[in-house]
Amino acid sequence: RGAQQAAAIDELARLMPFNANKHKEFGCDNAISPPVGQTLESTSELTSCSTLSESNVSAKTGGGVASLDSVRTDATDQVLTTNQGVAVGDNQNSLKAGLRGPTLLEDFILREKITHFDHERIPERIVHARGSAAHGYFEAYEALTEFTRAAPFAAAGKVTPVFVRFSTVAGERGSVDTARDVRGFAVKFYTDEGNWDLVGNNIPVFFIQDAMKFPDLIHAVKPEPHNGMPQAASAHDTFWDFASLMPETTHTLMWVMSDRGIPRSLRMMQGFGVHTFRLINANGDSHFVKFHWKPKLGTHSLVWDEAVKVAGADSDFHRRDLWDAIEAGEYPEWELGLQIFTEAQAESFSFDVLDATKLIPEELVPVTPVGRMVLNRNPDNFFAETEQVAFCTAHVVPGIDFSNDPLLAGRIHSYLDTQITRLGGANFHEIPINAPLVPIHNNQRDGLHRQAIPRGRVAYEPNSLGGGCPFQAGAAGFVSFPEPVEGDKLRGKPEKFADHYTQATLFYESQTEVEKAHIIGGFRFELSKLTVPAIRERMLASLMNVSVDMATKIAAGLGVSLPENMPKALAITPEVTISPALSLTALPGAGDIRTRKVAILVADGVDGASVMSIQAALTAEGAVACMIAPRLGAVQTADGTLLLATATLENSPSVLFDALVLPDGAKGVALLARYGQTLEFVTNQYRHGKTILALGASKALLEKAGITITLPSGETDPGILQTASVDALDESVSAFFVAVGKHRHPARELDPPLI
Ligand code: HDE
Repeated sequence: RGAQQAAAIDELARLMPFNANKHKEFGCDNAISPPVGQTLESTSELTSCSTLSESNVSAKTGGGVASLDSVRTDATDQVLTTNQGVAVGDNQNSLKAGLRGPTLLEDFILREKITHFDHERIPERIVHARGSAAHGYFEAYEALTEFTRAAPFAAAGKVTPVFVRFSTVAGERGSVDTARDVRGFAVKFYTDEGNWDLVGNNIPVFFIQDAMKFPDLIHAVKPEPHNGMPQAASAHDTFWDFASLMPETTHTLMWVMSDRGIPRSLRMMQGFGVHTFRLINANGDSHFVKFHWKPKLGTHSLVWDEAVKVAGADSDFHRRDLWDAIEAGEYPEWELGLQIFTEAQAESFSFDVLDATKLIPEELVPVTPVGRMVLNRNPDNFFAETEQVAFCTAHVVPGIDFSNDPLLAGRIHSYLDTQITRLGGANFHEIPINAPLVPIHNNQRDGLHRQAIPRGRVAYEPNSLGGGCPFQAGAAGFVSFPEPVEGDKLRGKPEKFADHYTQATLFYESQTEVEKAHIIGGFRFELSKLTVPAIRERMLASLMNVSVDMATKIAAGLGVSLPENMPKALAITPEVTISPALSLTALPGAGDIRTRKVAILVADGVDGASVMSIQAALTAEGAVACMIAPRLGAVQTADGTLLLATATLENSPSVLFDALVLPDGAKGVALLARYGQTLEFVTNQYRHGKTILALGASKALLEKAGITITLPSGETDPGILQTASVDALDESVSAFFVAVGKHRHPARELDPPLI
């Protein structure tokens, strides 16, 4: 391991910008050559379970949940062993009777290896199968003891480690990230009073009101059972058949057909607890609550044509984006906000707070910020952490309790139940990622894969032989809120549940014109995929109740005439008819360009100085600037200096980038123009509303693509910047940053698209 190796390590570290916390764990220091002449050493000693305060500090400094350290393994400098710890001499050849003879049954090394491999897969989640996760922490702004005794809110500045998994719902584990779908937003708080799972979505309402309908909803949206199609898509007959027969789905359909269904990044979407929960304080007083996560980066989305193309260009688009941001130290952050309200307030609303198809407009109950969540560490192992994590709505801690939402009731059962199949038994809570930080003491025993070794003769309570231990905590433990209940035992729904359209209309009317157009486009696309015209008509009849204008525009795109509207079961006079918070534009973010991906197209003969100065300026602002050329490697600029292209026009199409810089230099531009992908790149950037900066000679590329800087309205497109001379570069670069910070320039959108 000489100087050469040290240089190679430095180079590796440069190419793979691990965040400082993890550098060593990936074995970087030793990855270049295997250790030579190493003697066998015992595996590293298991550290004892760390204390909770250590865990909290560790979470904040990017160490994740400290107790996981005791199970993290690292093969650096270690010899290969069997699962019994026996060193393996030959990992290439099975044991044979003669080199050309039969392989021997005795070969326990081969058999162990193959047997383990044969059993590597576990069932995927029945819904939310595809997900991406990260560690981090929640930090309370102030003590919230007036409302709740829940541990994370006990004191100002209190830190609680979290593990968060984002997911799509319908697609299978290997499906694409950018499908139109709801996104799961599940947070596991490892509190010092046990685990609390807030298992939410990126949309504040749900398709159905009663758990009884969940299997039907999921059977309708999943691939059709006879032919297994389509994957990760709701645009098929069975989903819309169900939806059109269940008007309670309408409000959530509006959200999913909107840009919320195709987020730009998991880091740029909101999260919602959806149901009404209860906060309980130390005196046992209850308040109702709704949970909101607001992303610091603002809420941003893809456009549909882009989402479809991203699926082909990088099916791991969201997973990669989250991973890369955390590795680069750009830790995503959300603010937790609460809508806290009393039972009396709830009674007075025109909707029922137990109905998960309804939200509470922020005009009625404002969202109070109570803390922030930062994700600062990627998992070490996808399977052990992201796949094996088991969220469960029944995981609540003292201070948090349920409401009587009938959808929530079904969930309280379902999540625990499903893990028993998925994770192979009732001891899934012992899997390290699921284990609470506080110790577990109870009389539950045995079962498959038991890890704990409970000591003593007593596994029952009451007992005298164990001194009565473990003993009940009484009021210090979890006590269900003593809500008085009476009524006949019956199947049915409360009256206000029958209103299915008021809030769907509220949502639609609260959108900007661009958002409305996208919703219309979403419905048009999905319904156009149906093969049974009657379903399309029934759906339109239902949408007539949301907005006749919207239904008319959707119908026009489908080439059908407007049906009669579906009869409404109940008409409500709402408290608010417009709620600006429901538009994605309500959370624009800071408007900076941090973590935005910018493509700089280059080819031999481009002007090097301007391109390099823009790359440096972008990097200084925290953007990810990537040089893309017809082929990888060195690009010779007009003045002879070399640039390094790290991606090609072929392997990195336009949809993977938020903005585009086109270079100056007539020769280079002419070369780029010879590649069809260049034109496709420019056209797609334009079509998807992204910012383009064209330096000097590259004006020709815009012209070739038929792009003008005049908007359909006659105004100048703020997202197309051109610089005639290098003298004006600084000014253009500042204008470019402002334009990229706006994320998109939808004013140039036309339906049908111009390009
Ligand atoms: Fe889920 N849901 N769900 N769900 N859900 C699951 O649990 C279920 C609902 C949500 O990253 C499953 O561990 C029922 C609403 C997320 O691991 C399962 C009902 C909301 C995740 C299940 C609902 C969600 C799940 C499948 C209606 C938003 C992924 C695997 C009564 C508030 C968690 C698993 C992760 C996963 C059942 C409705 C969110 C089968 C029965 C409403 C984010 O238990």
